[in-house]
Amino acid sequence: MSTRTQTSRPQPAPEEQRREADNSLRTIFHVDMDAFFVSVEELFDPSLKGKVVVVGGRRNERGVVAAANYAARKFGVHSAMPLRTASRLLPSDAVFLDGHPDRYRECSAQVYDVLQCFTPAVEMASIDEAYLDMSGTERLHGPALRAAHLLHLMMKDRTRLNCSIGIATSRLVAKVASDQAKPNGVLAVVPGCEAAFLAPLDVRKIPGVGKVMESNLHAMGVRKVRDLAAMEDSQLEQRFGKWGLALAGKSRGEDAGGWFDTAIGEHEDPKSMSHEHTFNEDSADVNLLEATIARLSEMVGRRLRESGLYARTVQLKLRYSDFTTITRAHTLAAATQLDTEILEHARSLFRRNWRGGAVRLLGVQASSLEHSEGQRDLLEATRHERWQHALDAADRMRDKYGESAVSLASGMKGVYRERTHENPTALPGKAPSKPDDRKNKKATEA
Ligand code: TTP
Ligand code: MG
Ligand code: MG
Repeated sequence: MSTRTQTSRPQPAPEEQRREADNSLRTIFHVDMDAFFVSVEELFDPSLKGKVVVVGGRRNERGVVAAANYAARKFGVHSAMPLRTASRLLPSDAVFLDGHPDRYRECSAQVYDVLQCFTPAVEMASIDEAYLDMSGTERLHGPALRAAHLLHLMMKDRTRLNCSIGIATSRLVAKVASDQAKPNGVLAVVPGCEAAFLAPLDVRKIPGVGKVMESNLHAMGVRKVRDLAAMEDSQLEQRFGKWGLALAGKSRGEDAGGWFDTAIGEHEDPKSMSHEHTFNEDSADVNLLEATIARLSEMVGRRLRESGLYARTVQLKLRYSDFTTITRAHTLAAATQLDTEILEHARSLFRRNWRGGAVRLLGVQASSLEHSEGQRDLLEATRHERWQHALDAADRMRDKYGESAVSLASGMKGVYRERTHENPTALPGKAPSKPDDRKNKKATEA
């Protein structure tokens, strides 16, 4: 991938080398918070307890469910389902809430603090889940199950949130195990029993197998992981290429495929950062559309600055009322992390490509991420430096007074929730690349 940091790792000690050579000695925990967004909302409003709750927006709104509590899931509601479908499935007294990204980030940071008490090798894989390499910690914490029990108690005590823990010799099996342990459980897969544990599960349970891959596999008569494991690697490779080979490894419980390439705690840069907004009412109001692009550009710029990255490519995504979607990208002469430059390019892509119809969704994405900005001429450099100072000040204001304290998109009335952001880098545990950088420090503390 284009933006991976080549971090040179220190030469492992002989004991570590032995462990690396023999994966069966590894002890990996996968910790995932239960119904995370909803559980956090319950902390702020205990009257929600016992109710059917969905986070993501109001009943009658566009957009999708971010999180559903277990009571809502009984009605078939799940993340990514349109809010209006959820509304039809749920009883009239179900509660629909807007999300509060700041609250989730704060709780995520608390979760990270608890996890760090158990091992320094913690890697947050998303806002509510992490892999812990617990290999060799027995002398400190005792056997894995005992450590998991302690972690479970400490998590509840410090964050007042429930989590589920999977324990295995690979990340893949630990992740599947934590899912099987939900809610509020611990499940350990005994070394050597990985394939037997996975065999009876639906192929969809394998991380990375989505709807499309699932239906491809079903069409081949492959429904359970055991069916997959029974196939020849070469057969799968022939059908799905490199992906098929990874799938074969995964069916045996191996950390195969790109998702698991790095050691736990080793930093991997994100490929892209994006923010999208779905309008409550489709709009062809050019002022509103451009103000939205400005706000989205700011959100992307801020994430770039938080993670110390610069983008070479800016992409605009535009979805019309009839769901026709276009994405148009522009490659910059010099990599940037400035809101104004991202906006300039996103807006010009919009002006060149919008054909005047009502718009349902807009998105701005930064990609081809680099660790330093491009070369600029002297005049350009001065202008650039001025903006950099202004944006540093704006970031400090936002830290202090909230996300909407300062905005390029002045006069905009819309209420912006962070509906999506891919590869969020401000997650604790996603180690920043330049630890002494002020912004990066802030990102780890977020
Ligand atoms: P998950 O861990 O996938 O789900 P969850 O914590 O709500 O429930 P579970 O008990 O099954 O782990 O995701 C964590 C949070 O991320 C979730 O609470 C909301 C958010 N999220 C989205 O915003 N959109 C999505 O599509 C998904 C899957 C999650
Ligand atoms: Mg979760
Ligand atoms: Mg999760």
